[in-house]
Amino acid sequence: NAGVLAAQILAAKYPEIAEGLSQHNDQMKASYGEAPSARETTQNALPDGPEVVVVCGSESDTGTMKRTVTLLNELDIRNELYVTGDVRTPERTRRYALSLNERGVKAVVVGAGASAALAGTIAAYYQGPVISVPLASTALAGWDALLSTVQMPSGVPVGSVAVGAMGAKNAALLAGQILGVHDKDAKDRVWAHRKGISSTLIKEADALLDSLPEENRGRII
Ligand code: RP5
Repeated sequence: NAGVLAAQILAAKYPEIAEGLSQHNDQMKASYGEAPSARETTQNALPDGPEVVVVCGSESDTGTMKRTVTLLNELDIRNELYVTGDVRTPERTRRYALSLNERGVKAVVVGAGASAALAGTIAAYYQGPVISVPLASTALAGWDALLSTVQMPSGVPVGSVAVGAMGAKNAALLAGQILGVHDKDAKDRVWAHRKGISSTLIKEADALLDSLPEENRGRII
């Protein structure tokens, strides 16, 4: 699945990889007795359409997943948020996931809790990379969502990040890095954000060291 995910990321830049991926998907479907998909392409994005979409399994997921949206906005990455469930509204989910191919969306972030199969369902129809953020929505505190989203059967990858808020933020950065494969400006904006995180840590560490007696200050010799 890691190999297919890497190919999905590169497919937006290299048409020959997109073609190879389509053939791989068709072979997999044929082995299970299903017809090949129509050839969609994620290369021809609508000019003002979203580059990344954030899908939530329930309205109750949006509190956490707005962190992804906020960071995507800070990174100047066009995005939209949508709510649909894989078991509560399966047809709405299927239609939305298929539409993402036609709209040229470059990556999808999915936040869901409980038995979080939503990311896998999106990945069944959407041809680009899918990032899953498992959410802590039940008494199992996210273990249920983590285990159900991370154990995808081979052939249909979903990349999973950490449970909850930390994962929601990292999903935005990872989606930005995926865009960065073919968009140098996006890559630079994500890197600038990372540098900001580093300089914040250094400032906070320096302030802490300054508050300690000289002999207790850690140093590189
Ligand atoms: C999942 O069930 C959703 O992703 C959500 O995390 C969880 C609980 O949903 P609600 O009962 O709060 O709508 O489908």
